[in-house]
Amino acid sequence: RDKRVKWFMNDRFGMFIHWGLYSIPAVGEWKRSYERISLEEYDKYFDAFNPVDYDPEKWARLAKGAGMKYAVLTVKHHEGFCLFDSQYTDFKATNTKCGRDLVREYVDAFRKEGLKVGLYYSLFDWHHPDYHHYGDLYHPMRDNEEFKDYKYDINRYLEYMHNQVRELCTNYGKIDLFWFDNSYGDMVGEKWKATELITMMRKLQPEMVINNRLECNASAKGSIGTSNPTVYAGDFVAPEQIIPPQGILDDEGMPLPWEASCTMNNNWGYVTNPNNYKTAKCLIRKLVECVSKGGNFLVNVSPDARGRIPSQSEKVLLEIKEWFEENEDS
Ligand code: FUL
Repeated sequence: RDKRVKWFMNDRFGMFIHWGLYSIPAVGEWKRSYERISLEEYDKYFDAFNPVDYDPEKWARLAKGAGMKYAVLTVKHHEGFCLFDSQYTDFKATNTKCGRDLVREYVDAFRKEGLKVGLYYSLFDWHHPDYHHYGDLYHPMRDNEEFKDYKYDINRYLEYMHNQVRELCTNYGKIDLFWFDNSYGDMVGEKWKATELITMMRKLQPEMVINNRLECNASAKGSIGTSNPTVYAGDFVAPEQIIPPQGILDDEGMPLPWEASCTMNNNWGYVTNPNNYKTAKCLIRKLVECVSKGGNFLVNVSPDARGRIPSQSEKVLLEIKEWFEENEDS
């Protein structure tokens, strides 16, 4: 792990990018679950998806300007829509009006600016028929009578998930970071066939750092996982919306690599009227706090349906840029 995390612990500051079909209804990435929307109804967003202003080079310049050294893009969030051209599904950007492999363009653009590239991949999948409907607290179809007796086969979903992770680790050159989201209930570790998965990933991308969420959920804030730490517990701990007050230590009191992710306003996914925007000053303080406690800081932006980073986020990032420039001079 030490060798793998070297760049990560040096680079410290990154851009999280939450983008998917949910950017269209603009009420956040959990819409389908919260509103218990059927697949058919949700398809209208697939039909409408057409991000004509997607210009990842612009995103990359903005990130770089703000002193960020890497980025993490949601290549598949819980809704199951793939921004990449996967051979295992039709539910992907290349099959929409836009017809582009958005992940390919993202990795090319960020690398061009000298930034490291990370991929967020959701373990939840509300689109795949074999991801369990019943017994899942969050599944959009959880209250639907039709699904009560539905015979899903979780192994088919696992095969799909492993295949997609293989594609992502094979088709896009060197990937620097992989961000799984999220284990919950008894769906942890080996339930995802995590040893097999991580072994494959290490073979394909030996230098890639991987977070701890195959083993832990978002609320397991201080834990790197315990059942099989050498294999799938991850290279770093991924607390969200919180900066661990004392950093994160292992059982022997040794510091562990970690990365706190945080929203710029109240949401991860794009919303029309966001509130509680953090100021540049607030984010700079958080960055300094993370670094001083041995951690990384991953700040989220939420591109809209056309592919634009909202101007208010842009403004905050430009202010952070100015702060870096002023402090470099002095
Ligand atoms: C969580 C997800 O459920 C949120 O939508 C978001 O992606 C956050 C970073 O992780 O677990």
